[in-house]
Amino acid sequence: MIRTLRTLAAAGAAAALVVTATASPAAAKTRSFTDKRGDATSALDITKVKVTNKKSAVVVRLSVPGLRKSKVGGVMVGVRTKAKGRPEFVSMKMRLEGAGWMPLMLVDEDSDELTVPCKGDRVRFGKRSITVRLPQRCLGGNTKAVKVVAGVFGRDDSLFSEEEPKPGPDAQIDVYPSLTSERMSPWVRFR
Ligand SMILES: [Ca+2]
Repeated sequence: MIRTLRTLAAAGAAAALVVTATASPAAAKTRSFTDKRGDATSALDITKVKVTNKKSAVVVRLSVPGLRKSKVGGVMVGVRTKAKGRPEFVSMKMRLEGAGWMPLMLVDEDSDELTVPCKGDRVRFGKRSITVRLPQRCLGGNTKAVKVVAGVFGRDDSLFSEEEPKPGPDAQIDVYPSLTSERMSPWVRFR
């Protein structure tokens, strides 16, 4: 996963995106997964990941009980769908030191384009949570199960230049389900 993060960070390209409000249907398949507490500095330590795979969007809510937005350098959510070829998309919101928060980037891992346009995607910072919303139409018009990977990382540039970061109470990055492997969550059914 750290490799994916580095690729995205190095690319540094972004498009301004328009956020639109969309009504969401009541029916949705939702699953919650727990992440280890204490495997990252508390300001960005994910303890729970709730995935809702509904008709309009995939919504991923990261519980970060000690969240401090001022310490956060970026938020990343990867989604793989059960469609043919198991396409994978990565959504990322990053802070560039000196320039502030960049617009959300959505990357289609199977596309030659670095970022794909997506209207209606967004990242919201709550008091103790971060919510990422990805419209299904941005995920190849998905109507299948999804699995996710989610990460929050700090503002320390060394994250992208030093050797592999290790999980622990001082780690400036937390990734569910695993920082050190390419694993993803279990499948979450559509609707
Ligand atoms: Ca954690």
